[in-house]
Amino acid sequence: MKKILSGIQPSGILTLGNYLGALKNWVEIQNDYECTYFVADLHSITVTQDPKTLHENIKKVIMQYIACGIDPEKNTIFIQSHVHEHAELGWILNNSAYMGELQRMTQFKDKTAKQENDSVKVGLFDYPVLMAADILLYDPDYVPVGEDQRQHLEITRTLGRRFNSTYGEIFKIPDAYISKSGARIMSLQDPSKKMSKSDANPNGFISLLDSKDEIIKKFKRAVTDSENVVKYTENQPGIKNLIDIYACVTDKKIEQIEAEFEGAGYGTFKTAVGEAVADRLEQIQKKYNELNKPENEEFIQSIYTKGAEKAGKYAKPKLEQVYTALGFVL
Ligand code: ATP
Ligand code: LTN
Repeated sequence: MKKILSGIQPSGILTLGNYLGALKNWVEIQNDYECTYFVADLHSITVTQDPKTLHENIKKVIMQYIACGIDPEKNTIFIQSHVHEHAELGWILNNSAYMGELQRMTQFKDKTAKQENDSVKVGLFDYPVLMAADILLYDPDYVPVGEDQRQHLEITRTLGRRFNSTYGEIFKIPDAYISKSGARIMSLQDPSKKMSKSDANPNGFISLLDSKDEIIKKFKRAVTDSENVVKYTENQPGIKNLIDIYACVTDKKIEQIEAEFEGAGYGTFKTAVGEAVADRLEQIQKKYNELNKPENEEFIQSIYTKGAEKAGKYAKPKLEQVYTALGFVL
């Protein structure tokens, strides 16, 4: 069976963007591949986190994975920092990566755009190298992510190939697995920016745990234009984003949606999108609230403990293979 691996940072409660761009696809493919999903806690500290909140968010991400439909019996679920080989391979790969290629990463440029060089963290700069280590450690065939991660997948492939060409065929070179729909959900407040869980303005994103009222309110406030025509065009990025979201949660085609709302104002359309999203999230929230009870704490712990054991069984010999190739004494 082909292998899949992916992760999400516990930098907040997951958003509709994380769900439509990543998790929804993970759920759809879980029967066709051997899948491993982790919580990228080491990546999340590249942006300052409050320790108490981070601690809770790590466990919450695991619960959100399961609530969204990731079956813990079928998939390996673990916490990145529990498998120390990730950080170790990250260090090794730092010696294959070039400053210039990391400086070109758009995520790095976006996240540091408003910062002075003196306060930009080395971890943020190095983020893609650790991500390459996460992936190459397990030889997956595919990495399902949203469109924003395509460049990081490309650098993963470059680093894997570069290492292989110096030290022998050690890593499998994986492909990105990016679905056609939902791969780039935009902020509701600025349709030129992707929806992001660490957005300072909560009106920009829909959290998977927002109430129905909040969801509808946020869609009503969504930034659109003055055309008042529900049409899928680059000239109306706000409406285009809402059509994309509506299409993803209802499985309707774009043309069908344009026809459905022909002559209707934005108010009607926005409410319909809000209701469709809230309906879709209702089941997830129900399952999440069930899991988030004190009596289920042990169950969640057993999932990530078993997951780390299983992941470690692959990661340990892989890292030893790397160390041997480098000439290290084991
Ligand atoms: P942060 O705001 O902390 O940078 P994020 O919300 O952007 O986080 P990540 O943890 O970096 O999310 O991403 C997890 C997964 O969700 C990745 O596969 C990523 O491509 C996908 N993803 C994130 N945001 C979106 C989005 N707006 N549309 C589609 N997919 C997304
Ligand atoms: N950078 C990813 C999170 C992530 C990841 C990975 C995804 C860290 N390591 C390995 C896939 C494979 C993101 O989504 N921002």
